[in-house]
Amino acid sequence: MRIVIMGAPGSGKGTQAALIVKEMGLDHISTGDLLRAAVAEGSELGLRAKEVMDRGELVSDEIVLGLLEQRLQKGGGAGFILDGYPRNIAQAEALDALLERLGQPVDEALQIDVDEEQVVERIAKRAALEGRSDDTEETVRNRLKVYAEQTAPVVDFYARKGILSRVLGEGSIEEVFQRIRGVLQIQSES
Ligand code: B4P
Repeated sequence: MRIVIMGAPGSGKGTQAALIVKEMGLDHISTGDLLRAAVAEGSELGLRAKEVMDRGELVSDEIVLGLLEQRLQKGGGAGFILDGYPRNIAQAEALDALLERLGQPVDEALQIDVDEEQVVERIAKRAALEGRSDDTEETVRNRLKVYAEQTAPVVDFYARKGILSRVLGEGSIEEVFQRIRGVLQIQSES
């Protein structure tokens, strides 16, 4: 199965993607993790990406698509869950074209909905625990603005394709996961 998981920063998409992967044996591909790995390597690409991420903006489509294409080629046969990609309509169209070329179209797009104030609260907690440099309150507010302007339209893109499911991301991590399980089982039985 090939799944795209979407939601605002702090909606729990990375958290839920990890649980889905454990249950379904999929490959977890997070563009945020790919970018953070490039930053940690200290490559020129990583340094350019860090500057953009620390402002809460989106890294260029060309850089992210290049990283994604390399990563997809390493994947196994059971399918994958894409976490954090696509983040704008251009990325959604590029992904469609890439997966069509690979003969591996997306089967399911999952949108996790969470209220904005809860998201800010969750990220403040993560900032205290992990100290990620893009988790400051100012950057998070900008990430949310970028999300509303550029990423929210991607939800309609998948709705038009008829493969979108929306899940409420509020409550405990386990409660959200149970909702997602329900959605994925209903889809796989129909
Ligand atoms: P990401 O790594 O995708 O960061 P994120 O949006 O914050 O999501 P993440 O998966 O980390 O957090 P989650 O919601 O699971 O992106 C970071 C940056 O990289 C972007 O701003 C951008 O600059 C760049 N980037 C990434 N992809 C890109 C692309 N395609 N194109 C261009 N640029 C790109 O969890 C957040 C916190 O909430 C966690 O601490 C978690 O423990 C907690 N949480 C989760 N579920 C909860 C629940 N139910 N209750 C309470 N807390 C919960």
